[in-house]
Amino acid sequence: MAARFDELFTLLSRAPGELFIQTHDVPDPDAIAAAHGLRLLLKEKGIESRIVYAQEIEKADSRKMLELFDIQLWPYSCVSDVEAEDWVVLVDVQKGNTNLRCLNIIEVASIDHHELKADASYRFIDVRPDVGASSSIIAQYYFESGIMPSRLCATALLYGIFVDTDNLTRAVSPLDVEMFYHLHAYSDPELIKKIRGNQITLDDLRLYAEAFRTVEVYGPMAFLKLDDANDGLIGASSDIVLSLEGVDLAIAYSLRPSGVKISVRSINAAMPANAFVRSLVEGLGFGGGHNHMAGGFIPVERLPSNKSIDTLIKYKAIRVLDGLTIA
Ligand SMILES: [Mn+2]
Repeated sequence: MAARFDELFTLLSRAPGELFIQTHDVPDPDAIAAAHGLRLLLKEKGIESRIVYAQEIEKADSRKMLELFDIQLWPYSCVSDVEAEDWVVLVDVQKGNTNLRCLNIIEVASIDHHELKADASYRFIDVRPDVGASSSIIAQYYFESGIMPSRLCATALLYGIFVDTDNLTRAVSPLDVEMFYHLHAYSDPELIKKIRGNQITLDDLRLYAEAFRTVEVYGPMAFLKLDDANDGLIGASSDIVLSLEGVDLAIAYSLRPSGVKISVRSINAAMPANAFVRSLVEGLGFGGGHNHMAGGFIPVERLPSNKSIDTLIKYKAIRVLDGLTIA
């Protein structure tokens, strides 16, 4: 496996132009930590790169990470005067994802833990859907090449694993646990405490409070409606709803000016989140994801004007539920 990073390093050391690292457009703690960890590891080996990102960072803890871990990100505009020979390494995302802005430079590599995209073609690829966090893959690059991450970097990677695996309980693989253990020796527990104490803003809390009033439970399924909320908040509030006794599937939807964002989380393999999302957006929008977590979007122009979106989502979801055999 040490060959993996060696292979990437050999490739990137031949980059003809500037080297960029790109995550999905709304980077979460795992994406930020993995991109940053990779940048520092490459720097250690003499390769300079810049992490670029699109939108503003939505979640409070993601923003706090930049400050606490001294992480530098550059706006996409710095790539605008691109030379055709610049390269980009995708981290925590793959080509063709709807949440990835195309920079019109060569996507030379992808390091990710989501489902492998069918049209994947890169000069280097390390996509491991069985792993819980991209941060675990980057941590493995460090330890296998005998380079120890700095205290700040180890802590950031640790936090990335922590968040993406929901405290080592969701989609967690032996690699995540092993890397968590190794990183722990190098990490700063005070910083973890600090970032855990900065997870949401007061505005977020108000949104939660409003959202939780909308919760409706239908058997093992719960619905949650949020106003124009950001992705991180939708995910976090779904997790709280999932912790409700008897609820195995949470369907959260957020009404935005551009359309309806849907997020489904499941803790029951007989109720796959991706199957629900696919049915909810069928014929109207797009979506996909894992069994335990999936998301979709219906653009505003595709919303049926004569139907209540709340009723539509609930009706479609109940139809899927009724078609399942649940133990
Ligand atoms: Mn991730």
